[in-house]
Amino acid sequence: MAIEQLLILIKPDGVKKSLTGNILTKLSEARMVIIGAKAVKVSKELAEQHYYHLKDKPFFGELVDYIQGKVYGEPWDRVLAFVYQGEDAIARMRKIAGATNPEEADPISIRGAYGRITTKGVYENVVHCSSDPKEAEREIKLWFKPEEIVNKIYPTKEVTVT
Ligand code: DAT
Repeated sequence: MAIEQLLILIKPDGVKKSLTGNILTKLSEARMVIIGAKAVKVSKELAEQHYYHLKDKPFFGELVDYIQGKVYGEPWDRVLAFVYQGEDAIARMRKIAGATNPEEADPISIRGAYGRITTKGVYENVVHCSSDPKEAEREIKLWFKPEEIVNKIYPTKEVTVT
C-alpha cells in the first residue's frame, strides 16, 4: 500500500458555517498525519491555477469567486489548507469527503452532510480533496512552500499512528 500525501481545503462556506471542527473530526477517522496547515486568503491567480482544469467550464468564474470567498466577504473570505499524509490517503480521504456533487454525495460524507448547490448552479461542497497522486503533488506545491511542510516523508517511509 502506498503512502500518499494530499491537499485538503476547508472552503469559505465551511469556514463561515463554523464546520472546521466537524470536518477535522470526520477526517481524523482516517488516522492520517497532518504535515502542513495554514489559513489562506486566496488570490484570483491562486484560485485560477487551482481550478485550471475547469477553465473552459461555464461556471469557472463563479468557482473562482467561491474559493476566494467573495460571496461571503470579511471575515469568511479565506480557506484553511492542510496537507495530510497516510496509507492510501487519497482514496480514503475522498470517501470521507464524498462525491463532488453534494446532492449525490453519501449523506454521512462531509459534502453530503454540509454541501449545497447554489441558485447559480455552483457546487458549494465545503471541502477540496486532491483526486490523484499527480494532482496532489501539483496542488501541494501550489499551496505550500517546502518549508511549511513538516516531516515530509515521501514516498517510501511509513508513518505509524498509535
Ligand atoms: P473535486 O473537487 O471533487 O475533485 P473537480 O475538481 O472536478 O471535483 O471540481 C472542482 C469544483 O468545481 C468542485 O468542488 C465543485 C465545482 N464543480 C464541479 N463540477 C461542477 C458542476 N457541474 N457544476 C457546478 N460546479 C461544479
